[in-house]
Amino acid sequence: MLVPSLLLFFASCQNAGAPTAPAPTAGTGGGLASIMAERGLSEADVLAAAKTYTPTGKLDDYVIFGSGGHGGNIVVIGVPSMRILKYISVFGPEPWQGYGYGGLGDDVLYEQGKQGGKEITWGDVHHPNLSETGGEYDGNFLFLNDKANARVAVIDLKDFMTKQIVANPLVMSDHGGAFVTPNTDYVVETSQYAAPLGGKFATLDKYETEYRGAAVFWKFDKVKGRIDQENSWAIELPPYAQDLADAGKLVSDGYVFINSWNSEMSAGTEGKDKPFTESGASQNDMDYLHVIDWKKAETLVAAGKTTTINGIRVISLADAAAEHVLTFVGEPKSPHGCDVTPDGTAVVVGGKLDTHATIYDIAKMQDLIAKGTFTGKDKFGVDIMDFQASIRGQKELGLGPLHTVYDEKGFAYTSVFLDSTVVKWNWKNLEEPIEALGVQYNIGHITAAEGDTISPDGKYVVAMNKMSQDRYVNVGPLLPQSFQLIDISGPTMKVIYDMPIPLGEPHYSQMMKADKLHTITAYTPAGTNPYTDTKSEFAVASGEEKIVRNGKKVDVYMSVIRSHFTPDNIEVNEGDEVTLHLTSMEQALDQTHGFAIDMYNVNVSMEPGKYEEITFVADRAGVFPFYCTEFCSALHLEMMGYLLVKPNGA
Ligand code: CUK
Ligand code: CUA
Repeated sequence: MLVPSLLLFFASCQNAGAPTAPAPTAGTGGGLASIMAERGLSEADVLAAAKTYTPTGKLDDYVIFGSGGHGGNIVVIGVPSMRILKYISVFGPEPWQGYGYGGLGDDVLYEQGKQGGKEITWGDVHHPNLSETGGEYDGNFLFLNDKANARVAVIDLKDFMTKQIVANPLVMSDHGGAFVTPNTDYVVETSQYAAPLGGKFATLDKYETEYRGAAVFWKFDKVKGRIDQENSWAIELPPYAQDLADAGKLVSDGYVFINSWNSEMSAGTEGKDKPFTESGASQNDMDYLHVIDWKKAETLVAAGKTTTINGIRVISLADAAAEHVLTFVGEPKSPHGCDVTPDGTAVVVGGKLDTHATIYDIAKMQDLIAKGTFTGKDKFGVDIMDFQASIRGQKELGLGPLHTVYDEKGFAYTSVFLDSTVVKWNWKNLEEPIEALGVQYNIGHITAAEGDTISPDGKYVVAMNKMSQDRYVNVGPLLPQSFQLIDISGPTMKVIYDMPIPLGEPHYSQMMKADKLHTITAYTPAGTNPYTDTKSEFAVASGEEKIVRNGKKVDVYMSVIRSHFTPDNIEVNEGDEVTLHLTSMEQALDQTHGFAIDMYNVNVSMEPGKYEEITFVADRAGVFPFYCTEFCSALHLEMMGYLLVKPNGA
């Protein structure tokens, strides 16, 4: 009821000749007219505030899962308030969530996350994707890719925790990921910068013969909630810098589309007299949209037509081309973005150096493939479809169209990077004029409410802008990026909120209805290991806490409850291997404790009912307080104890 009352208020202010009407009281404690005058607010500003302000106790309608860029994490944001609800740490350690500081999450972050045996503690995350059932977000899982280190993570939305990291054994860099097929049978991860597959070495003059890309189809086990690496497989691709990918849906279910941008196979200067990749890869007028028939690929995998590289089955480029698992169609000028329409009939591709979005008609392409009508082959024997015969049309949108999202009314919203605009256009009727809205500045991705499903909601899109000069108080030369919430419910688009993103550069996000979440409030029963979803055999019941010594190995079975640890004092010898088995006895909402050991780089989060396990060698002698790191009660400071490490020879 806030909007009508504000409008009434506003109307009366105008009648009174606002904003110069006399204020009932001075300062921002006064009436609306005086506040507007004092803060220089327009009617549009007040309406925007009314559309986004979320009074205390009220919840947001939508939740954004946004890429945290090189923060390696996910930013969870409520819409329309644009309040940050959570960061989910994924590829980097984070102490509040106790991720990477001695607890069970260390296995995910440091062991599963290893690439080629090397520990990696950051990620450059680009495309979060929600799990889907029947082409709709189901609120169960979130997947995320790490461009820098070619990894994919699985986040469980039951507790917003990263449960698995899968290191791609084939490619050295990814980008087109982590995209899901409409029933989350596969999480798709495709390469970006080509390299010899499997981490091998080859000099750059062998770029064409030895360097390759790949599309990896990670099989997702929906019951276990984990990627099943054994049943996953890949397709070898030419070294064309595959870019964005999207899965077909409804009539095009069974296909994956990937845009690409280096058909020139430029490998930079190669240390010699060649152009930088920036111009070397921009010579051709056309690159290749990759059309992948993954259901056919599945039959090749089942028939054993694969070779195994680094433990993963790979369909060779020659077989993929011969069997039409892979076909190409031209795409103009430094393509970027690859977005299937909600009805699954078309895929829209932008162009960084073009002014058009190209709308490919999937049925036309299926027909060309079925009839064997091609205009030629690329160097690797992949059949190429005729461009004009494959498209529904092209739409002029401005300089540098990138990514496209959709609403429920048949409109598409495309981010236009160089123009810094969001362009609304009718993808079913290309004659209809466009509407362009300026955003600040250099928009990359754009996200829409339920935007990648078969039934988008409309209402909101968010512009994810790379630059924010003049928008926020100057915080030094490293500026935040900027999310702008845009109201698309009316006849014209309006920016209604600016939100700085001060941690890593976001790329993509997805926006889901908040009521699709089915998040738990506690681990039940107490002692549940969040990584197995079962009660740990090492969980301890109240009254059974103990310290068990076996030679130099010490096991501590500790309970955690407001406001004490039992046992609270632990004495070990220098050099002992200590394992702490922690059980939170709490079940009440928000009754979280923490457990940190001073000087030992240990900190875990003890959400209600959680089991945690910390193993370390007591290699520094001395007296080390341990304590609860969450202000959990009036006697929180008293929730502490001592780790006594007796020096050798004492
Ligand atoms: S890319 Cu970032 S703006 Cu990695 Cu999805 Cu287009
Ligand atoms: Cu438990 Cu503070």
